[in-house]
Amino acid sequence: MVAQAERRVRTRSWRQNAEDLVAQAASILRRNDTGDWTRAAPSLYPHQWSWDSAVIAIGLAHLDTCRAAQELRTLFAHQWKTGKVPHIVFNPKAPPHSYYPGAEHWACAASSPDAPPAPPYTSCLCQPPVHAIAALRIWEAAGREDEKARAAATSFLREIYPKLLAWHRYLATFRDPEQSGLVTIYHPWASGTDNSPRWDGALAAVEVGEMFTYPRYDLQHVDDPSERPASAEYDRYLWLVKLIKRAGCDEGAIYRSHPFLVKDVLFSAILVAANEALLEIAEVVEAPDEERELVVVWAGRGRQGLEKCWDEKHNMCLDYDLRADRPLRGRTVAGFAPLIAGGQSPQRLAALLGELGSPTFAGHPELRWPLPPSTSPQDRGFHPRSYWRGPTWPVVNWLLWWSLRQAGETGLAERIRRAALDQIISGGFAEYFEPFTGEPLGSNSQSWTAAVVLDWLLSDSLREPGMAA
Ligand code: 2M8
Repeated sequence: MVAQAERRVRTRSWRQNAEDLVAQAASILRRNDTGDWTRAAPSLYPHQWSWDSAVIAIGLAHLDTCRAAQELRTLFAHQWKTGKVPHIVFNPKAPPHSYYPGAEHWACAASSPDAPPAPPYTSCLCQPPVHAIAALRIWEAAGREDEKARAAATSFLREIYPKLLAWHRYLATFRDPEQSGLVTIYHPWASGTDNSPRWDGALAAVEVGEMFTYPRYDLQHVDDPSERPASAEYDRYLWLVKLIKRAGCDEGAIYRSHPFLVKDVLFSAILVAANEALLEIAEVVEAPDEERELVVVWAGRGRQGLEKCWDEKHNMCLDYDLRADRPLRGRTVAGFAPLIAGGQSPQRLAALLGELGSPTFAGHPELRWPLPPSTSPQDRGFHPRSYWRGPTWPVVNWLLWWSLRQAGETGLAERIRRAALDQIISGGFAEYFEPFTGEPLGSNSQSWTAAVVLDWLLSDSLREPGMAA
């Protein structure tokens, strides 16, 4: 099927393909739209996910800046009193037996004194903070429209800024009591790269106690169970949720007793980039100097933290297991964290780019497209079909593209954009792709895949890929 699609694509001009892609992406976002927020995917993920929503807002900003702002507004309406933005806001209208663990399983989180009013219920985890980057991009997109749109977007920034500040403050305090500049996560779901081999070492030390039986609704929505995490991984995910619930979702209690406590370099790097965006927002809304100074401190501390996680042998950053007090070795895309944080020395940037283009990642000779697999084929934990263990992810390609542009590496950014679009032209709006065959895997009509396509194609008008950025 992939070969057939590719033949069709080759006979059409780039512009025709691009126009079709934009129309298809917009239609996917419309179909997944519930009015005020967007389902992460039509059937596999019928709820609002935190970092998906931020990426979706970036895509929506090209279609309708007011709707894009609403996406973030809806998510932040469920912010916890601590400032935490929950990783899932559960959709009360989701079909029964569509997602597990759902609202019933997390309902207990609502009894925490820090939880927002429920229903709708939320989980008590969080995900990487792309939101300030999204809010700023909405404002920039509105500036390209007209005065009225710019004024509406500025007033949106005034409204969201204190919420973003509280969110980043939560991450800098509750999630970094050591003031290391690195964010601690207590569940792989919080990383967004759930079953990545990044977590194998730390998860192996988690002893699963007596487990209840639970459904795997997720397996109904994919062609083959190998595309989703294995049952041993799911047992651990649900065991960790059980412990978090037992701790009453209390951050201090979790920090003291939880068996999975890890400094996540990708999450931390996204926070640095988001703090840079927050500084620009602070400028627009004329925030007080003390707040801007605080954000500068957080960004600087984040970069220093990442610097300490640099591993000369891997030429990448490594996550850190706080429980075992050692780095978590492994070659995954998360190791490019400093690229995403930005502001690297020329030597460090060269090392990162060298690694990215090497046979360990995007330069592997057998790849269908020169795009970095989520896990290096040279890593022991690599699996080409299994979720975050090897497939390439459009959302990761977007993050790298965006970071490379920020770093002034426009040529490489453009090559990634071109390959990533070719991948989607041939395989559709999949959640992820087998890196050697290009087979689309996971969910189809995945919202953030549609959103990044819109951003790739509409950021600078419908340009032919390969032309100067
Ligand atoms: C995946 O994670 C959820 C749990 O949060 C799942 O597998 O059920 C991850 O890819 C995550 O990064 C993403 O936000 C979510 C929704 O797309 O799906």
